[in-house]
Amino acid sequence: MVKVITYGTYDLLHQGHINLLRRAKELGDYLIVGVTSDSFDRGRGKLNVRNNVLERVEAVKATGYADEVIIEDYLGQKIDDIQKYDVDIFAIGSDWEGKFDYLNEYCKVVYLSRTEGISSTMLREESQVNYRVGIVGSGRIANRFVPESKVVNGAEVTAVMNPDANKTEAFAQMHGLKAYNDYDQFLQNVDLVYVASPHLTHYDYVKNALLADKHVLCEIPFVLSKEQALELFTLAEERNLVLLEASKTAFCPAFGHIVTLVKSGIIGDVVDVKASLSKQVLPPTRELDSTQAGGAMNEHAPLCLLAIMKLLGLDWHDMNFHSRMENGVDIYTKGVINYPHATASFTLGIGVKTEGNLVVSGTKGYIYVPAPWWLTDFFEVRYEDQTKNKKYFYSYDGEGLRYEIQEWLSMIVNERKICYKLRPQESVAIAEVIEKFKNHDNVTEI
Ligand code: C2G
Repeated sequence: MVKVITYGTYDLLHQGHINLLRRAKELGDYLIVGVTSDSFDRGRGKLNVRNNVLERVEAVKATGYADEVIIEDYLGQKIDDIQKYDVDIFAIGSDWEGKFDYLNEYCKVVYLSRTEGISSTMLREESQVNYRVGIVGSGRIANRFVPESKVVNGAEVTAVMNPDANKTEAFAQMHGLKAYNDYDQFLQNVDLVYVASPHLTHYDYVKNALLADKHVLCEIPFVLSKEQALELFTLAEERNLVLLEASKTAFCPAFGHIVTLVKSGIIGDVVDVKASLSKQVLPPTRELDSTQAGGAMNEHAPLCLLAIMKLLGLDWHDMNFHSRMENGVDIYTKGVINYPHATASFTLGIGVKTEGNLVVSGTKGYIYVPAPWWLTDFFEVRYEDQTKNKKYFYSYDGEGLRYEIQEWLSMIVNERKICYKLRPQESVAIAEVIEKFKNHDNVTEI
């Protein structure tokens, strides 16, 4: 029996895929089709795949050509599969000509001519609404957003808004955008709004964008009070709009896997979460300005709180903070949040430097994520018996903003109002902790 194997994503399955599968099957007696997992595709930079792995597997099965469907989940798997399944022929489309010659060592490699004039990319583009994204604010993060948005299909940044005409003009010129100084005019000319303005302006910009029926992605810290956060999420829900907090770590591949590993019990019951983040800054800068809601807490708490909320939930029973203050802002804050059966702490610095790692301790073992944990691309699960330790590696492409942009667009396109990676109630809880600190609730100066 001649066994053939072929691989692909098979997104929006089309005639090109069907022809390829038919020809591959004709090469032998038994066809194995490897369908890429969602995380494998994300890892190799394919961020725009529309169908999830289950839908893609079903589509391949429905062609009737596959005798067996397997999932491709890691680089190098092809060599393993060929040997494991005793494969005679590896077949792939001619767009990969030469790229898989290294498999000749294990079996025969056949490049089958590709069907011209059709591709998943083409189909995605044809059915794609190209949303006009407007950026509010023209600072550091806004600058990073523009190139990151280019790797995600379905949206194009077309406008920038900042009440300061000089800043807007310079930003617009640099990125080829239309500049606005008037928010209402800006809202009339965009479909989606990314709020990356100073902290204290988030609430008004988000609210007005929602009232103008725009989907919103808002930078961290989303807002600085529970009430405002609740109000905005309620408004979004009433108007059937997507509102997402741009907490980039929440959407990056490695962090998501930490959460699912922990929830599946790999380290037993979680007893402690420690997250730290420090970035020293020098004056003059808004981070050190009390009138602009500066301070370590407003600046860095959202990411550390994200880790704590995702891993321990929202049912804490008390919390306290220890801060070193300078000119009205906390240059260092340590916070402790106690849960009925666990405790969590975070250390944040803008005028103090500390190790920025994440440690999740459990009854069976712990997860160690080295600094900078919020840009996670690697972590290790460790046990008393070190032979059981396991390291996990991931990609974290570019500045990482592409993951949140992709999630936001996918929510809009698929009319999904809630994202499990960062739920509204989690954003509300983060705002609540920030508010408690602002209200000097259990804050001790050191
Ligand atoms: N294909 C084709 N004609 C097209 C489009 C695609 O023959 N018009 C073929 C591709 O050459 C490939 C298969 O269909 O053999 C699946 O294509 P994709 O879904 O685009 O998957 P791809 O990214 O090529 O993944 O490990 C994954 C593999 O390396 C290939």
